[in-house]
Amino acid sequence: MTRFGKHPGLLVRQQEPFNAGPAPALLARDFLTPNDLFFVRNHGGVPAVDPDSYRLSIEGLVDRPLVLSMAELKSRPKRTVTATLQCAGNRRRELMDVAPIPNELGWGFEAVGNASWGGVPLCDLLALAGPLAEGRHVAFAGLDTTERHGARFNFGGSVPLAKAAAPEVLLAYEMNGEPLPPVHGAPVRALVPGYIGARSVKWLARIVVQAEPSDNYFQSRAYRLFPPHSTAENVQWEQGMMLGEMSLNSVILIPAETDVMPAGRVVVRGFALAGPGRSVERVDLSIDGGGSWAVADLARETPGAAQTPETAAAAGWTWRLWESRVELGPGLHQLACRAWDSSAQTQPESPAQLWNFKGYMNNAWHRVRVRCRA
Ligand SMILES: Nc1nc2c(c(=O)[nH]1)N[C@H]1C(S)=C(S)[C@@H](COP(=O)(O)O)O[C@H]1N2
Ligand SMILES: [Mo]
Repeated sequence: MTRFGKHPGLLVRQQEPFNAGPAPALLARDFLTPNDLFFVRNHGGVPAVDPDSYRLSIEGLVDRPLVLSMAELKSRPKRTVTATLQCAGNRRRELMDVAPIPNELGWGFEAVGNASWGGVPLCDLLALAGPLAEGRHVAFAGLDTTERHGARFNFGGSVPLAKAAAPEVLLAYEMNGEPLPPVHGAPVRALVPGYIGARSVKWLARIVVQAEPSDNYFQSRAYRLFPPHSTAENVQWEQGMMLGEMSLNSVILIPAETDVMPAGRVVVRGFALAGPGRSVERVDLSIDGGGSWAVADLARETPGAAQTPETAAAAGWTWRLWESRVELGPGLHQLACRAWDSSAQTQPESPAQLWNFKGYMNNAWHRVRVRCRA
């Protein structure tokens, strides 16, 4: 057992604060990522929150500010949403191979997981509070603290009110049918399907309806996409694009880089993720580094995952697993995958086109080199 009840097969990127994710072959096993395998991205310590004294406030530009206890939250109608959570820094390692990215975690592609989340739809509580006409954004603040540039503050961020009021956004207190584990934000976290993981604020304490996006460091500086000439030394923070919606991505989970296997039939498996309002329509796999492509098989939506037909159709926020059986001869091979979405977009070829000094949003073709024995 590693810390926080996590599986020993987790790759620990940092002990303090704790940051870890599953080895690729473990991630490939299930449509719903088991809680003990689910990646953890923490910017500070895990706060101990007493569920009995816990209160959640909804305030700011609202008619009727609310303060809710855990019992009050749980007494409201519950909704279950299957959604993939992915860190904007997932696949940063490949960007680091293009040029250095100092002071950031070198995630492979394990900062992602898919779970079924249970909780209260935020839209129900917003309807009770009554946002005022000037309200345009909904800011979330957590109970954990972190330090940047000499100041200590709570983790936070915001999403546009239109997204916050969409039915899939939850105040989640269950994860895969179990009580939300402490390391994932107990007693309650925001769950914003289709958005970068940073907006799904854990240990959620305050929800503020406001005219502008959150001025929290993690919205106003970090989690912005900067042009390639920006660096830590010359950055103009307001030049960065605030990240929100996830982009189209796909990854080969097995085999893994540098795997050695017998020549012959090889099963290649991975996931693809579209982003909100779009769906994964096709995944292509290449066994010659992208020279030629064949179409992979997309897995059916897994039965039993609670999903209404409308949300399944809009399943931009739930990953699709895919599989392809290929014949590989003896020697070295470079596999590559790329997904296509319902707006006929595909992924960029190279991480060099995407490099940014914070290392976010890498969705280049994913490449894996393997060797087959004769
Ligand atoms: N309060 C709080 N919420 C947070 C974070 C954090 O450090 N503190 N990290 C965010 C980031 S960057 C990501 S990717 C997700 C990760 O969620 P997980 O640890 O449950 O996988 O939580 C988000 N919510
Ligand atoms: Mo993240």
